[in-house]
Amino acid sequence: MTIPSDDYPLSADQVASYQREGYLVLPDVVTETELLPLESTFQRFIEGRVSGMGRDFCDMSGPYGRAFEDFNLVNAVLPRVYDPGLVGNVFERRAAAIAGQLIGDDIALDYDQFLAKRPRRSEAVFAWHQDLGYWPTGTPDTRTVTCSLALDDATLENGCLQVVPGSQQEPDLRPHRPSAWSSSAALREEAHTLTVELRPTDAIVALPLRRGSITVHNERIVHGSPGNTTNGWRRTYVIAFRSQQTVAYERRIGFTHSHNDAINWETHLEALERPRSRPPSRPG
Ligand SMILES: O=C(O)CCC(=O)C(=O)O
Repeated sequence: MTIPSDDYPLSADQVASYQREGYLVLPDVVTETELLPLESTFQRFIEGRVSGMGRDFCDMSGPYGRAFEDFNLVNAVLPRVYDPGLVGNVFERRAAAIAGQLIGDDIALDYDQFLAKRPRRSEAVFAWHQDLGYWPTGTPDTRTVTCSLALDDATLENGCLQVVPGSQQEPDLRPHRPSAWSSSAALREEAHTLTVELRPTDAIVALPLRRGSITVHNERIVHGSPGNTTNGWRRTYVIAFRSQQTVAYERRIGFTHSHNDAINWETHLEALERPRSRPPSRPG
């Protein structure tokens, strides 16, 4: 039997394209056979069968406290914390190999996330944002690679990821504000989602994807995804890598990407209003 490699070699063109555009689409990263056990774990979370998650199990398109049947965009954050059986799985290993080629080998897995858009939910919108807008300020090294594995073919109609290529090169992060249902920073306690304004010059690119393939995106690229108007689900498994130093900094200040973290979001949002200038790009 041939044991599939954890490696997924990228071409120089792919690396250059990631640096220029801020994203990549990579085909056939996880095989059908490898997907099946991951999918069965995914389903336990997305069907609400994992207890004790608090706000780490929520609707990413609305306020906390919604009844499960009313979730549009089912969100399970940090599944590997709640099910350590996921640690070291094939997607983690292959995504690490990809991230290492894009931002260097000094990386750590920062967080993982399961997302699932229910069928016929036009409200299952992931608001436009830059990932860095969600994260603590004060990390001089922001290098991040986020890989998102399609468990269903993703299409424009079922709400695939959309990006604004090149927006990661803007000198400042765009101002992020709590989404419509929470109109002030204090209400960040009521809903997790932040959003940015699109600009008239933003050229949006949709990233349709086959099951088993992945998108990869940069921490500064403007991205989001529309609702699901089809009769099927759109499910995706997200893993993000940051530099070991940055992950250590986050943990030191008590930031784990859990929605249950006791972070002072008001201070965080005030800091976001102040433009952050670009850090030096990837060393070496
Ligand atoms: O896949 C999506 O719909 C959005 C995911 C996202 O925004 C992210 O992984 O940063």
